[in-house]
Amino acid sequence: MVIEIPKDHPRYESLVIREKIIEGMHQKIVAEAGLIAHGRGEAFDYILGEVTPPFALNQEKLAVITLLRAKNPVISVNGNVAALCSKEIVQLSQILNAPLEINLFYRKPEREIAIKDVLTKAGALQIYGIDPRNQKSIPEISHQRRIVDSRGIARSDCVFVPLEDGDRAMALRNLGKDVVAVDLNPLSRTSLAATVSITNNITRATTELVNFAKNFSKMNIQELEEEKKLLNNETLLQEALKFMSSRLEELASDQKYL
Ligand code: PTJ
Repeated sequence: MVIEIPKDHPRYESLVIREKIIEGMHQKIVAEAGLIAHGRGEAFDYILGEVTPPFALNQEKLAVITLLRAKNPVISVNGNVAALCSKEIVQLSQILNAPLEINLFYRKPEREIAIKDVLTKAGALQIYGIDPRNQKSIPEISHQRRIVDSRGIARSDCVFVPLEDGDRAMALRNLGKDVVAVDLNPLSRTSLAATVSITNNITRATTELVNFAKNFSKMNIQELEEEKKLLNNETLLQEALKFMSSRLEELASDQKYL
């Protein structure tokens, strides 16, 4: 850690996460722009109250069911995800039988190596996206994220894109793939384009997704479909916005803020 955060600090957890991102940048895992992305996320998390609201748990259930029902699900990993929750993302990959693929917006060989190392330390046995022999290009994407693995995203029918930068989610949808996204901003292009959007901090979401995946992976197809019927992505995304706006209204009428 760059600095020691006192345990009694009222925002201890948030500051520890921030330190992980900074440390990740020094280790070349996180892109410099990853720090800015994290700050944008923090602002929305502040509105959520830095805890998982009930609607997000339902979004996470729908996400797990969608990934379990997919034929070839893949988990796309970027720098922020690797720095913040490599252990959970590897666990999720194992439970869902969904390979991990490193796919970066700010693509640099030294970052790919650093991310591969952190995933390997977290227990990953196979990591796609770094072997040039398996590279394929998706012409619908104009930036570096267009380079995908022929064994992974290229052939998948459902891509989990925790913490994304927008247009790829749309391009993947246009290619007929389902997209499961985690983004604290319910109005981002990623959140709006995804098949399933999770409006929660990636650090909490991944732990909860692992737990749901453990339970739901024991269910049969019929049981999963029954659960799915109760959940709707658009309704849940609306709930996310309503939750945020009522939180702001509550805070605005709270005497201690006046
Ligand atoms: O590692 P790379 O090169 O692939 O680059 C990754 C970043 C994140 C830098 C890149 O994808 C990017 O620039 O993303 P954006 O366009 O800044 O979008 C990131 C989105 O993630 C924003 O909508 C943030 O609100 C959201 N976000 C940031 N931190 C978190 C988050 N959502 C959930 N949990 C977080 N911790």
